[in-house]
Amino acid sequence: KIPTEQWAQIAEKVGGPLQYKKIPVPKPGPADVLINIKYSGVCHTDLHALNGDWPLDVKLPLVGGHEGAGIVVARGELVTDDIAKIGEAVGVKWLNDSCLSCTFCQQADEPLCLKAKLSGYTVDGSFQQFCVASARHVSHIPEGVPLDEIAPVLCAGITVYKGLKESGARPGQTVAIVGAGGGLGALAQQYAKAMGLHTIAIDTGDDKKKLCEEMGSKVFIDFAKSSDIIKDVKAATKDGLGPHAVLLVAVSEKPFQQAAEYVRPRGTVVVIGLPAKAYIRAPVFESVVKMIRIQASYVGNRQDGEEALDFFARGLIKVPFKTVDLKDLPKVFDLMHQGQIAGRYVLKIPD
Ligand code: 8ID
Ligand code: ZN
Repeated sequence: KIPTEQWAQIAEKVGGPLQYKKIPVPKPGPADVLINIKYSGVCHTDLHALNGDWPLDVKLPLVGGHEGAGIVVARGELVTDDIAKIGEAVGVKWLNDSCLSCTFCQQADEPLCLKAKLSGYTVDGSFQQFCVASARHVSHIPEGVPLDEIAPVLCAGITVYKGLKESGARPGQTVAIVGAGGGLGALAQQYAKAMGLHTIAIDTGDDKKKLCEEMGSKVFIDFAKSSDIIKDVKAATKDGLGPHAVLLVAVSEKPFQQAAEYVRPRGTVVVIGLPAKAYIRAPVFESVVKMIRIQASYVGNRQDGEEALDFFARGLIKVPFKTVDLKDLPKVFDLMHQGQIAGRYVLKIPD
């Protein structure tokens, strides 16, 4: 029943081009499952991977993708767990596998595992019909949840949910979302709202402004139109002291060098976006006398994943997405490169 060949988007070298072609169906290792991918979100990380933006080598040739929702069709001989049974809906995340026995894994910091395997980066990901992932790392997709809409939750959702928790922001407080019109940003507003937070959305253009209003932000600041972003962000809070937390999910360096100046005293700047060759910058004097915190956040552990999916299953999260076919991935990357995607694109993987 499982074919020997399948359709995939594959890059032979860094920078591409992508080739849409048939490749062999992979075999799951002893502790893995084989997943028939139905839908996959396209994260900006996939474009960073293709472009070789980061100081970490990608596997080549590479099948990208790490927001894959599908059905388990085969299991390795060591998979005896109740999770990831044949026929079950599961999600392939960025964290494809980790050792589960190092000091980080033992403390549920699986993303920090030095042996972690990364979907669509160090191992082939979800831009193919059949994908391999560790049975212990796939997310369990609750019954009745649509596989297209849940796909973006598997990276964007989990990551911003974790980032909001790391920020320490409490219900009733305010968080600024920088890059609010993109995939992570849109979901960050939804999770923040569900957690009882006010949001200030920062991005550019009318499409993204409209999206952010739909996502529940009462304030939208257009970074391309603002002549003083620091003043404008502070002014968007009731007492003018700035937001309690800032979630940086943009793909340009500038906001990573501004956030420390508008975050509230005792507030937290959460670094999530990964623009190429970028540095974070903060003025020492103001940082000290405001006692601010700069906290980086990297995807989430398995429990964060289950919780992020549960928020969705409870009807608290609306995912703004458009669907195109797997073969159209290059068009999605073009739009992404131009900064023209409001929300997320989800690929329909052929049956
Ligand atoms: O675990 C992690 N830390 C993690 C997980 C997943 C993704 C990190 N990421 C990283 C991605 O690799 C990428 O660098 O988060 C970043 C955002 O991913 P995305 O949401 O998938 O990207 P997008 O949909 O292209 O959205 C980016 C938005 O940033 C805006 C753009 O207009 C776009 O809407 N933006 C830019 I570029 N410059 C901005 C600025 N100065 C800005 N928004 C506000 N101010
Ligand atoms: Zn991602």
